[in-house]
Amino acid sequence: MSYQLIYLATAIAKTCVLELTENNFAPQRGHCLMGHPKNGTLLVASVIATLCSLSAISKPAEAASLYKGWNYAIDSFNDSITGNNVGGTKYEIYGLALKQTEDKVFIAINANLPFGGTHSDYADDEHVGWGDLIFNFSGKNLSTASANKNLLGIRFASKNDSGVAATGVYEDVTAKTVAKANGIALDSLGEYNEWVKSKGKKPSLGDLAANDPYFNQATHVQNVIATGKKVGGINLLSAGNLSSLGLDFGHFNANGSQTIGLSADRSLFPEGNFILHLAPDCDNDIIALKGKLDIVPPESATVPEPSAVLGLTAMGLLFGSSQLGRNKQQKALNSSAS
Ligand SMILES: [Ca+2]
Ligand SMILES: [Ca+2]
Ligand SMILES: [Ca+2]
Repeated sequence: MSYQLIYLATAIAKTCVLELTENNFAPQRGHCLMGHPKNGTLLVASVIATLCSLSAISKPAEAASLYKGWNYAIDSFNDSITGNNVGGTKYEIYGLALKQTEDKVFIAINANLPFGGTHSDYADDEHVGWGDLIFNFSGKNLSTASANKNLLGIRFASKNDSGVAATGVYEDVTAKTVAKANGIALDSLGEYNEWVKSKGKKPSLGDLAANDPYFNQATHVQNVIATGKKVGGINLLSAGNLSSLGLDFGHFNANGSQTIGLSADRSLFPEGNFILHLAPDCDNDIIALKGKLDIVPPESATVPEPSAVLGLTAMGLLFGSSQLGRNKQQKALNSSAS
């Protein structure tokens, strides 16, 4: 094996490790090869790239904020509105979190709005409840996925303005907004964002920026299920249940007065990358969470996985077989990191 080959293999391996440890999301298959192909080295590069991809596939739920098995989206703490007030209102959402195991999906919300909602003189029915949880695994924006009946929804609040009659998990979902009937005076997400900013506060959508094109800025965010097919039920979780599952919003200084939790069977969900969003019926704050549901349960994340072990072993064999000095290896690492 030539020195040049070892340099390349080391550089690719380093790039792969950097991507796995620093990226928020797993690299695509073959990503590790980008920018590195050279004549005569394609075989080793391909082997390493494949091992790298296998390791990436074995990774558990991906998120910007993974902590003790939960994937957190932390929202702006001052972008809720009510009347002329902005920030820290009864509609403030602080965080949304998701945890997956082999057979369950757990979801937790930290906010000021109680599970049962609140009285509102602005709402047609004088009540504002929690909207529904809307999952999108399609990779398309919300409006497109909704038009294609490609959403998955969870109605968890028994008292809200959902388009479906019972709580539970729904597939083949279309979504709609009920914000106007629940009292919002503004006419769109874009207007809401500008209103919050005009008060010197910072609008955000959890893991997404306030102006992220996932949501149509010209309309209100679709915050409840319009239509869908019920495929299963949910279980509500107590604060004790949630803390025993390792939930800790306080780690992110998300200290809303209410923490709400629920679970549903993992078998009701597809696998893959998703965007999940949630708002009260009035859309007076909105949060989105980016994540990934994987076949591999997250509990295995603390134990080296077979493909990762295989990858490390292969790299070790490569390095062990070389006669390179440490300084030359370091040079290759440095050049790949620049
Ligand atoms: Ca908020
Ligand atoms: Ca209502
Ligand atoms: Ca928000």
